[in-house]
Amino acid sequence: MRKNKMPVDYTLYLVTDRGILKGKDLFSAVEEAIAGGVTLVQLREKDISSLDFYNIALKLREVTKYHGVPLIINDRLDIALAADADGLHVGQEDLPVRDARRLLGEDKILGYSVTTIEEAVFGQTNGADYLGAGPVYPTGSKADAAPPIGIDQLKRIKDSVSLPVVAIGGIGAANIKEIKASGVDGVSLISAILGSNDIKEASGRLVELWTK
Ligand code: TZP
Ligand code: MG
Repeated sequence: MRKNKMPVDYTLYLVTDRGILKGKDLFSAVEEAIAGGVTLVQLREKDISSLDFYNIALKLREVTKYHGVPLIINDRLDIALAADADGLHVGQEDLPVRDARRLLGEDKILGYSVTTIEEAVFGQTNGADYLGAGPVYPTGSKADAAPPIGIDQLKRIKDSVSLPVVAIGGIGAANIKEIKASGVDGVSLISAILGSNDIKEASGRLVELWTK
């Protein structure tokens, strides 16, 4: 766990996917999302060279820093460190969470994907700062997504740990209130934000639904 903890606001956590942007520039899309109220950004890239991933991370680092929003890198510890991102997010098939923490240092944010209580407790005892739980609902944004865990399992995960828990998978305006009622700390989304024609407006509406 981080020693020099800067408080992190997990309310509206944007995960990037350039594939859904229909040619729109990633950096302006993220800026629009932040203008709408996104509180945290994760750069998630698949099937890309290390150099391209790194260069995108560097540029996104500038954008998020300018707006005072933390940047998390998906999966790639080397890129998180090289780009001096604020943190790393690892899944069950990535670098083990304990090793990720050891190499990342104590001060960076470390996220860990879970679908079970066992994984949640394991993440908590092995250095994660927050847990990403899901997919809660069916999602079209992750090809190899696990079966949806549902809202009851989300609650059980939240109740099993003291770490912040962020729900992910199939979340949007229609179900964000149900997620909030489960007691988790925030929502993580791709398509409900980046798949929208007006990214700023979509983000703003999600924050409003969450806070009201
Ligand atoms: N991990 C679990 S579900 C998911 C990821 C990266 C995709 C979430 O995307 P969407 O469009 O918000 O369902
Ligand atoms: Mg992963």
